[in-house]
Amino acid sequence: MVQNLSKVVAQDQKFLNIINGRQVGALSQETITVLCPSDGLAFARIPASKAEDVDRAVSAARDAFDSGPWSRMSAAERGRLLTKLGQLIERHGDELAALESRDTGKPLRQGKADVAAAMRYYEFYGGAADKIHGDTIPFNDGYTALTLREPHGVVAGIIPWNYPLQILARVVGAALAMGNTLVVKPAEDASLSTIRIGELAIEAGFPEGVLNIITGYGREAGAALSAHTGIDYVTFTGSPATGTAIQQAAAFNNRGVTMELGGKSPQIVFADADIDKALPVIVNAIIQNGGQSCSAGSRVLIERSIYREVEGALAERFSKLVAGPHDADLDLGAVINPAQKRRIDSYVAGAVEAGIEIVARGSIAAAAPAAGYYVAPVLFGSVDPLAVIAQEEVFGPVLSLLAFDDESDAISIANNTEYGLVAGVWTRDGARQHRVAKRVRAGQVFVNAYGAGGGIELPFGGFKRSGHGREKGFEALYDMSATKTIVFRHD
Ligand code: TXE
Repeated sequence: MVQNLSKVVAQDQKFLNIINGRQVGALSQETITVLCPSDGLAFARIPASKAEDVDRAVSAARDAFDSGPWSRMSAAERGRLLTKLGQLIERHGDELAALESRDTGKPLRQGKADVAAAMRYYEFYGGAADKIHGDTIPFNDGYTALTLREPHGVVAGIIPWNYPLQILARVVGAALAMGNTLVVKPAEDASLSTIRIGELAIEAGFPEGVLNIITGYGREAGAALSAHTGIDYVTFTGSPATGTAIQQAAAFNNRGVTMELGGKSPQIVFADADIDKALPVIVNAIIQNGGQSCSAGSRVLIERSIYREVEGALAERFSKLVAGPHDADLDLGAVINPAQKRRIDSYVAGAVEAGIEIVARGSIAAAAPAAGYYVAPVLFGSVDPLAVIAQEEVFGPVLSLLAFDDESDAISIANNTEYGLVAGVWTRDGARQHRVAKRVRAGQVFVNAYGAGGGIELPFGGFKRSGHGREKGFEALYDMSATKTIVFRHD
């Protein structure tokens, strides 16, 4: 029987892990207190899982892969279950959006958008499951050679706190569509929607052990999971430092990984751009989710001849932005935790100390609880491309404006960070659109657009420090599987 734990999240509600289709606490019985970023108050508890809990989850996923019904199911049947999970998510949409926004501090509107995107992932991968296949390969006379796309086996998914519903959906959708089984560890700061999806997966009829969820701290549950010899592949979204630690652990077992590690994404605005179209998109790309997005457009490169005009227009918009509690549904919510607020505040203070001018600042709603983790959006002007604020990922509502002289200057500034995740190019010149899109080192380039509404169909991932491997779209199905070659001799 699946307990409906989060229909109404009561004060101090206790959430549980899901291992082998059952809801269980950590073996140690230890828990982590869940705080709401909007007011800093405790409202739930999750298991503080340790290595012994990871062992149980990995062994359930291994049994489900090796001998459960999962490995004998057709791709169409797997797809049908994913589609059904998407339908259940749609049915529970209001509840999930409210839970997500309370757990992360994001405005309710963003929680609803996340539910809609999550639902689309399950729908997309549910439909894709039986549409991916291998090849027959021309080979020597007397032979027939073919390839199969096979699952890795047991996949570990380590999820961050910024978009739990969406990132879980892209991992679960692609991994399960290809026939893997999963052990997921959500972030300790935002685990509730993941647990709830685990409950809905049981309701949808996924066999036991196919989707296991264990909550806990990264240094305990996360480290034990990524180093586990029973894991065949690891997919991770988070910080470069943690990504390095996870890759080292996986490398010790010679296991493959997909890494999505954030960015310092540029938007390049040429003098011939449609500025009215660009402005709202530029603002949204840095304030969405309080700037806590791997794809945040955190640098805007502006052609010098229109620099003052664009800076002025952005300053006007920035000064009107307001942060407040998630249920007030303002431009921004609270950031995830006090450490993230300190991190953002210290980047802003460092830039001011370095002499960089704040050209506009938004505000925090008067009604926002003093104990919440709020950050007013900041717009920095005339930033040196090599300044810390223009080089490092702040992961907050902080936008740097940089001036450039010509196309090649713009490309060199755009490429001159350690990251390479997303870029935006704003120009009406068709040839330039193609040139710049090709020369910018980013996994996704948008022309006269940015983000394009999440684009669950669009392959996503980075160059350089932003990571490797691709998520979303059909590409993710390749990452979540391995090619097997079979050769028949028949002479
Ligand atoms: O991330 P971590 P943090 C960036 C962003 C942010 C910074 C720090 O710049 O300010 O990272 O955030 C698990 N072994 N991004 O510290 O540590 C952890 O429990 C295995 C960018 O919260 O990367 C959580 O589930 N797992 C980003 C997940 O890793 C470990 C999204 C992410 O946490 C672990 C989030 C370990 N040793 C932060 N240590 C993006 N790319 O979108 C932690 N974890």
